[in-house]
Amino acid sequence: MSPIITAFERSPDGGKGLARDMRVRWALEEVGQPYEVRLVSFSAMKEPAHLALHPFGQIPTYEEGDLALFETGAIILHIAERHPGLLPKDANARARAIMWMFAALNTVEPPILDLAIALIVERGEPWAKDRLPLVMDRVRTRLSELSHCLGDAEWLDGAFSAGDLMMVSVLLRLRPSGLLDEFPNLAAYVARGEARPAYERAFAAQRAVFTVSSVG
Ligand code: GTB
Repeated sequence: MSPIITAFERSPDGGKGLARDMRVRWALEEVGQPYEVRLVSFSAMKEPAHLALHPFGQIPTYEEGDLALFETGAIILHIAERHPGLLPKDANARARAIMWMFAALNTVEPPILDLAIALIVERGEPWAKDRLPLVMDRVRTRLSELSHCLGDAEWLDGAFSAGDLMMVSVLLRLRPSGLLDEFPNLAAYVARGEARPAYERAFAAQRAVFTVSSVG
């Protein structure tokens, strides 16, 4: 039985692949696991049926038999542990790949989310113009550290892993800000992720949802 994931019925990004179902789709495509998608509206996400799956009323969720998961970190780790392709066999390399997943979610993503909030939610506030440069600098600091770590390598630790999948997914959110282009090795790293056939299939699938919902 194929797992079922949830995604926005109508993603606010207009199908640019920035909503977090994209990273789950990408992981499933990388390991060759077919999946089904249940689309949910913003109001349905806050109703009891969805809240039973996701206590915070968000997407994505992941259902497989009697297992139900929320949180993209947990979902991708589950996929990576169940299927070959996203975690190395060597125990130490595996632990380091998981470390990079956590680094993406806990260390790199928070300032990026703060920037998204500053640009979208806080834009009209009288103090927004003063705060924005500080928020951007916090992102720059993380990018500079990550850029140093990556150096000229193709991926963060040897072969492509769930750590790279998560890191590229997190960095993609920065594209509209132009900050990524200040670090050419990171921009190239993200482009390598996007060029993977599994990423392209996942992107096309989420994009198709938006195209259909805009026409209908
Ligand atoms: N920590 C959770 C995880 O990683 O799974 C966070 C899940 C989450 O933030 N889900 C968002 C959601 O359901 C969608 S992805 N939001 C609705 C709500 O909270 O009521 C975040 C997102 C949304 C929109 C864009 N965009 O338009 O560019 C990008 C990312």
